[in-house]
Amino acid sequence: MWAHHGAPLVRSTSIQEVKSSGLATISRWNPLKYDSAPLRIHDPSFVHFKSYSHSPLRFLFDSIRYIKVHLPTNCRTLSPITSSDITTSPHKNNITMGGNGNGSNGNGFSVDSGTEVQTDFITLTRFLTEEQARLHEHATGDFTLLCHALQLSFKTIAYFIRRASLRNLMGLAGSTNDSGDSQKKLDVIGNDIFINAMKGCGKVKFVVSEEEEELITFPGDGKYAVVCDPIDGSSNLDAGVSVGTIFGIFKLADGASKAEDICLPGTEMVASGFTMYGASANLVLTMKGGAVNGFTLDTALGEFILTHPDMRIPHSRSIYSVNEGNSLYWTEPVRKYFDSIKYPEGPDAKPYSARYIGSMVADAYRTLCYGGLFAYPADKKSPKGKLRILYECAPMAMVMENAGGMAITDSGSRMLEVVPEKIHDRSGIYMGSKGEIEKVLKVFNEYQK
Ligand code: FBP
Repeated sequence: MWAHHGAPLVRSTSIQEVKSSGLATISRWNPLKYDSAPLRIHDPSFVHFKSYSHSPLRFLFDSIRYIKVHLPTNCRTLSPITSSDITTSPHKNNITMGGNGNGSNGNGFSVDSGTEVQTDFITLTRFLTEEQARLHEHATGDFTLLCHALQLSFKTIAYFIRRASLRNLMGLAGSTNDSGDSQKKLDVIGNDIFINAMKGCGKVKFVVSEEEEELITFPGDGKYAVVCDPIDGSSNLDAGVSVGTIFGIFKLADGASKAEDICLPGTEMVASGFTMYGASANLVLTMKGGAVNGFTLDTALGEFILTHPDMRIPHSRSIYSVNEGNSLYWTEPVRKYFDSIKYPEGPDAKPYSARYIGSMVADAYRTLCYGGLFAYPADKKSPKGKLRILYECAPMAMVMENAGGMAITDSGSRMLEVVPEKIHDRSGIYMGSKGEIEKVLKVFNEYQK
């Protein structure tokens, strides 16, 4: 159903421009049945919204040219919605929207919207408490407490990264990690902050960190193991490029006591995500089988605010992200795939755009927001790939899958089902929009015939 001020609403016509940004309300939205039926917006310049209650149905929009309401066939309304049911009002709230218009801004407004004082916003703390009550009424609270400790580590790391040049925290620490990488000062600081926060919450038994060769074991009867890359992309730190913390959380089986007990497939994770320290600190969090939610750190309040509820990755987008500097070492199927998107055949075929920051968190966040594909193939130089399964590939794969995307290995198998041979095991990875990963699989399958 399409709508434009004054235009009759019929099920499928296009509409004219309305406003640059604002809040739209459909007042007589009263589906008699299936009221949780999602209203989906398909065009990139639209936001995605769901009917949370009978009426009115509100959603925010930003630089939208059209309002298009697409009612699922199995949804009935009292009567056709007319344009007079839709009111729009300018909203001065600084909405953060992905390029493709998904990641609507729900109740998680930022607090300072000009003259309007937001008094009802969703902080990460409130979100975790509500999720625990909603999903796990018999929960002990251990998981929520662990997440609070994670939140503290992200805020603290964000603080030191923001001040790194001011506090001489740039440059090398003079030490190396298990894979021989020269550690940055902030690699060491970030690692210490993360490990101390996990120890401090008393709910964690084991930590696997990229910066620690061995498994870290804490005293006590913590029920969780946390895997992490405290400062992913640290080679970019001194250039002020966005870096991040990647994490995954496992609930331990009884008797788990050694590193092998943490060599589990990503399907065993209860939650995962990452925090990107860039223009602002953006946390992306997902729970097993759940939605992907985005939070932005309001440094004035020191709170992560829900700004991107229910993030969905677009089904396809002609953007690819890979270090082409390695193409000399690529295997034939990999070369064939990237040639197919760089030199597409056919009259209207257009080559894909290339985007590569060289910081997995930043490349992943852009891919989640805009769509496309991020890949780090295994190659003749790194036959097992570069990125680590436990604390880089698997956590990202869970985020991509829960946002409607996919993540696979070089052999085309599901990344989340890969069982690492050891805690720092590596794999090639292709992740992002479902439509794009299916194209990779098509090329790989041709080679496997
Ligand atoms: P670390 O910085 O945590 O070791 O991460 C590895 C990483 O920097 C990823 O963030 C990034 O995607 C990749 O390596 C970049 O590798 P390259 O410089 O070979 O393209």
